[in-house]
Amino acid sequence: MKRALITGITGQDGSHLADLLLSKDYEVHGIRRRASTFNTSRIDHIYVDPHEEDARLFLHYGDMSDGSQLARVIREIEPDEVYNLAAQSHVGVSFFQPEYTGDIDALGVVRLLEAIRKAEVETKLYQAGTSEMFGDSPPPQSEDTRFRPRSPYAAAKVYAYWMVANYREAYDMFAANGILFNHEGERRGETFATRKITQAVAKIVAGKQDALYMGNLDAVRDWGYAGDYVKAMWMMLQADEADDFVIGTGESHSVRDFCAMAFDHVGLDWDRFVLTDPIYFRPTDVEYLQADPSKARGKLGWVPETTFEELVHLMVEYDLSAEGMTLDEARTKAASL
Ligand code: NAP
Ligand code: G4F
Repeated sequence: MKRALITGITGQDGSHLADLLLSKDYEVHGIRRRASTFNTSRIDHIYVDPHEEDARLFLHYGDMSDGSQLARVIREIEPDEVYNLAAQSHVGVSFFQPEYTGDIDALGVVRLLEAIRKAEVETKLYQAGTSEMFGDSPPPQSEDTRFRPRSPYAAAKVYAYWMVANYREAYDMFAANGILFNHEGERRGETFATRKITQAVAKIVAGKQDALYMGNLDAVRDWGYAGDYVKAMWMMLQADEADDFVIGTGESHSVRDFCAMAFDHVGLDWDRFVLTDPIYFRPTDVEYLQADPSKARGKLGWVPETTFEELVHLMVEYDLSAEGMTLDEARTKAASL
């Protein structure tokens, strides 16, 4: 049985990846932060008491700021694969917390690399890089596109990217950078643009919200489904040699397009409800991201399975169900708004 360690297991991607690895018969270990409220809602459906004989999911307290604990967990578990998904992952927030973001997203990766190197275990590492690293480099962006980061988050991820590349070369470590474009879904954090929009659609129809305040509606993103993207992470660690891969759909839409499609799914006209508020604009934003995922298709055989329309619809329908409505009921209610 293979053993994997996932940092950030309580996040969107960590929870999808844990689902995937359990379905492949891995023993899965995850690092969770101590919090005064429960932060495990995304993995509650797979959690079993570790005393159970068939338990294959185990959680360990830890934090990317705490190198000694990362080292202890790696020494104890001796994982075959480590997936580093933990991060302060909100680009907008990184402008308010640049130092913290650098500590977790950049130096945290060095702590992990050092923990693996010093434990002297045969471990493959996946590092969660991001299309944000391309910043204002023109689309389409591939593995050869120059990094021009436009936020503290992106700058921290660029540092992490190069440290992973350096440890691969310097210590012959199997360490791969995934350069993932935006991926969303029903488990997406509620302050990211897509989820904020689909939740607002449901709450507006439910009569709990009147308007949706957004920032830059012109920004263009290459949006895919998170469940498809964690498969690419796993595939990168099954390759014969460690390499870096761009993962995206190759198709892009604006935030405005996303709003239009989400509201239209319940029969509403988005521009009756969406307003802008300057607090949601970033000091510098990334205007246009579109992946060229041909290397991943050719070398890994990875292709996205969920279309943009399917993604928007599944998110809207999930948020409607959280408000106790079917799509048909929502359409009927929306007709009277
Ligand atoms: P997410 O939902 O925000 O999850 C982040 C995870 O990191 C959570 O489990 C969080 O724990 C944990 N975390 C945050 N700070 C930590 C710390 N100091 N120590 C330990 N754990 C910490 O993010 P995601 O969307 O799943 O993204 C996963 C990774 O991929 C991140 O590194 C992100 O930067 C990167 N990425 C994401 C996308 C995307 O579109 N989703 C695209 C490219 C790259 P809590 O649950 O306790 O907060
Ligand atoms: O949903 P977002 O916050 O995602 P962003 O900034 O693209 O970052 C996400 O994807 C990255 C991959 O490229 C990840 F690395 C990162 O961890 C994260 O998962 O914003 C998308 C766009 C931005 O241009 C933003 O300015 O939507 C714009 N936007 C407009 N109004 C908004 C809002 N974003 C948010 N979060 N909230 C708004 O009200």
